[in-house]
Amino acid sequence: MKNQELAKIFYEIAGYLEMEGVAFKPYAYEKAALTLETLKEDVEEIYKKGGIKALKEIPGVGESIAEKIEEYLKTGKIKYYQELKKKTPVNLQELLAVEGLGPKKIKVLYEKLKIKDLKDLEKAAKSHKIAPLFGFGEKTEKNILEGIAFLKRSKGRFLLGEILPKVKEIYEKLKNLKEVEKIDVAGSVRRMKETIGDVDFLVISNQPQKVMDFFVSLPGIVKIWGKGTTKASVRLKEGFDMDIRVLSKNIYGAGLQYFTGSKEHNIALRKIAIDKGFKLSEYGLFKGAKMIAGKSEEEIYKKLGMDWIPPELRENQGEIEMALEKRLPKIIDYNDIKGDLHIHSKWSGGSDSIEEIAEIAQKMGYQYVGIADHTKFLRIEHGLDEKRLAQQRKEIEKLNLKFKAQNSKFRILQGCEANILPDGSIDISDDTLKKLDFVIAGIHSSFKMEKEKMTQRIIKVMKNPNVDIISHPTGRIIQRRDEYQIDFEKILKIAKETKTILEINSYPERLDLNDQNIRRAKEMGVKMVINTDAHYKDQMRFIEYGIAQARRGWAEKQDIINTQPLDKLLKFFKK
Ligand code: DGT
Ligand code: CA
Ligand code: CA
Repeated sequence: MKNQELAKIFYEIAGYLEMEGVAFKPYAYEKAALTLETLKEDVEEIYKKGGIKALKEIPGVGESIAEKIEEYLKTGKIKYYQELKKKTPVNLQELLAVEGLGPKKIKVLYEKLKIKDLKDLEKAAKSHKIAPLFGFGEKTEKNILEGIAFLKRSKGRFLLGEILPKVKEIYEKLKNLKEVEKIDVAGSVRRMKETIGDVDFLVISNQPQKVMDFFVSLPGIVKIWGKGTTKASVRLKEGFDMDIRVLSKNIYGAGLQYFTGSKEHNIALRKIAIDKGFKLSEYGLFKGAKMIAGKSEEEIYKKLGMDWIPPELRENQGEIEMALEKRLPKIIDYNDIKGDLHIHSKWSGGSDSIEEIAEIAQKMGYQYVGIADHTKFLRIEHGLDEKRLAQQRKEIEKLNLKFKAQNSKFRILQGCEANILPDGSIDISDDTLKKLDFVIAGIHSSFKMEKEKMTQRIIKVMKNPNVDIISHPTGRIIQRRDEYQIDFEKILKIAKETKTILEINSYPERLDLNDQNIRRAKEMGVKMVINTDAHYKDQMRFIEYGIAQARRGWAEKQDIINTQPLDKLLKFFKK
């Protein structure tokens, strides 16, 4: 299928034409590219069946673009494109990725300094050849260097957990601004993706200039990439970028839908719109020239014949088909969790007393909390041995008696996070494990085992009748360490057979199980638990990231054991 190849070429043609300062034409090519990107039918089939006439019936494709499609299908080339490229032979895609560089600047850089790609660009900027150019200056040169550095650094992505607290703070500030009538965070943040490229704010305001002024003067801003009348883009000292757009009220829903993404979801959605004879864009859902929806997301999805889709599901992973059939799963809610079962106290690796942890848990509205300290194999974490676990039990019992006396139903459960040794045994005796309310087991050593051995290691633990939960089951650390070599299908099968529960660890760099694996576990009927693994009581708020991941993995309330009240929760443990 040549649709995507053609779309890419047309996007580039648009860029080249913009370089030349041509009016209107770039827009026409962009529009055609957008259509081709979305088109369900193979453009080659369309041409075979109906010739150039049929091509011209594709929305956004006129006489001249139809001819170019024909030429490409016949010869594999487009002369017009090659001529443009020959005139300015630069790697347009690569250079456009640098924040602050547009086609016009790229043209000057090529003509004056023969800059063709990122490498040339960096070299020129470092030897201060860019600043003296007309229309550039010191600031632009610095911007370019920073833009390149950013592109290099972990491809410029940040952990959701690194970003979200700051985003919420800024969201509140903007929300409190009297000129802001409505505000949302869109993009990957709204979809709660595990890593974030940049943050996208959308606003309704009838004084956009005031909002722009406020936005670019927020504390902690180290760079203003651009500031217009309704759009601005900045970098925070934390290193990530934020965009803001002011939209008018009547198309706000369409903008929110578009800028929430994902791109893949949007492309698939546009196809549905086309099938129904509509056109969907960031400006609304249209039938001919008439806007039929745009004020809210709900009405857009409704007019497309589907249920509204929670942002966490918008990845074009089957959610659109389900929404059309009105069969979307009723995914777990952010306030469904009744307790966190994986918290480290100062008895081992943590920093807070059990009493302090219980206090926070109650403040969070939990009905129970599980203390799961490390066990003895982990000496650096002061892992507990059999004796210390017995002492800890006494402290927990005392606190529980206090709750009872206060007529509170809140309870502390005693667990532990035992170590899965390389041979699949546990570093604590079964007799001791039996005395605990529940047992978590996790791998904290020998990460690099070959697949079959690693799989057997975990399977052996799951078969232990004293082990209820496997913590961070795949061992990945985002941007640092890959998953262990394991046969995950096999692990799911044994988890199901042995009624072992798999953890969704909410730690920002773990999020393990991840969304894909959660979905596989759910489909296999394996139960999961959302835990934080908090080592400081402040980290108990990480639960939000675990829930988000569960939502992205289509998990429902009944798939997650700690959505249940205490009496029901206890039934999921093996004893
Ligand atoms: P990020 O920032 O890389 O974590 O991911 P997003 O999803 O926030 O992406 P971003 O910030 O580039 O754009 C925000 C949304 O705008 C994106 O989710 C969908 C929409 N969007 C952006 N570019 C395109 C595009 O070329 N085609 C379509 N269909 N949608 C786009
Ligand atoms: Ca974004
Ligand atoms: Ca963005």
